[in-house]
Amino acid sequence: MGGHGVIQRYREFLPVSQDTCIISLNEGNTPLIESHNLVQALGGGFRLFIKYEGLNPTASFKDRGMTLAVTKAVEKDVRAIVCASTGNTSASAAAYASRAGLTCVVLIPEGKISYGKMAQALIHGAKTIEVRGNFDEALELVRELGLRDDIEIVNSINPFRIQGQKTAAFEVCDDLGASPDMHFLPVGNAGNITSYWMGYKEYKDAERIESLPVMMGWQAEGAAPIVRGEIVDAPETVATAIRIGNPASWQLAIEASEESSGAIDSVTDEEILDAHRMLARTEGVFVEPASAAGIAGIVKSNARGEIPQGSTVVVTVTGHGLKDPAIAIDNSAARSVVVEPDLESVLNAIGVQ
Ligand code: AN7
Repeated sequence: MGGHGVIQRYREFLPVSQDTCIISLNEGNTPLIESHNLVQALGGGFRLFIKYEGLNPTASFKDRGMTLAVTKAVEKDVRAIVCASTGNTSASAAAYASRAGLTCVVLIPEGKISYGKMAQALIHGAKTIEVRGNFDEALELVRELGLRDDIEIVNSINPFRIQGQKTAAFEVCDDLGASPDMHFLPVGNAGNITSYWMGYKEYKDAERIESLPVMMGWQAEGAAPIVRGEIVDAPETVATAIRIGNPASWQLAIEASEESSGAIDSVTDEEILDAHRMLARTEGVFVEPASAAGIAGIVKSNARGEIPQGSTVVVTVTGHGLKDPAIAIDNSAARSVVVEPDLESVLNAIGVQ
């Protein structure tokens, strides 16, 4: 049943035993794609690798943590799992709960998760509850539900989520044969930056790598509590996945950035949308807007001269572009045209005679 997912692959680094019944959808082992066009477009003198996490089973990085959280929930013999979500955690929880035969309850901010993510929660049969409030309010409710012993929280306040997600750092190092010099990624609830930093440190302790990367986390300007140093009561951004005003792993994210001599900074919605379009156009890699925050961060850091010549840079793009088709269509420079079904009309539309 375990298949070839991240628990099987990295079990010596994870809290499982030979007897553990692994709940997996063969997550992980995602491509690390070298970028040439984007770096050239930016005039950069560094090597860039894109960790394409949208190619996980539910199309986001959340599956790495969910396989372990659900595996441990089953081991503990709970019947139900619950999470608050901006959409990807709920999609992943719903899928892994189906796989495990558990009930799944998801609390999502009303009207603020993308179409694809809503489809995922519903098709997997999660009890889908839209809260008239934001993610942070939904997470507070989930914390209260988690006090019951028949229901397990699978947000990243569940330590198994972070443990599972750290496997992405292992894969990056295995593929590169070394640690990158810098690692860029978006920051919402700050679980992923915490996970990568944990993974890199564990790999160094295990002598699989010799150095550690500088961690560069990126929030959306309208939802940037860590950058501002205070809770944002009404977070707003086009990148709904990271529309979070009070991140659960706030302190751990600051530790990751400080210990690694990195930073947590912000990018505007306009910068996010430009990066979303640019990545798709230059590299053929389609991501959701939140994932483009890390790309926008590279654009910004490079313009400031903060990426050393010759360095190796990894950027995690966290979720697939098809999660949010409406934004992709709005944000495309291209428009479709409608023609009569004859060759002349088609040639005209193409612009050839
Ligand atoms: C595509 O699904 O918080 O900093 O509830 O979906 O680890 O929170 C999603 C977060 C980045 C931020 N990119 O990661 C949720 C949720 C995408 C995301 C993040 C999320 P964290």
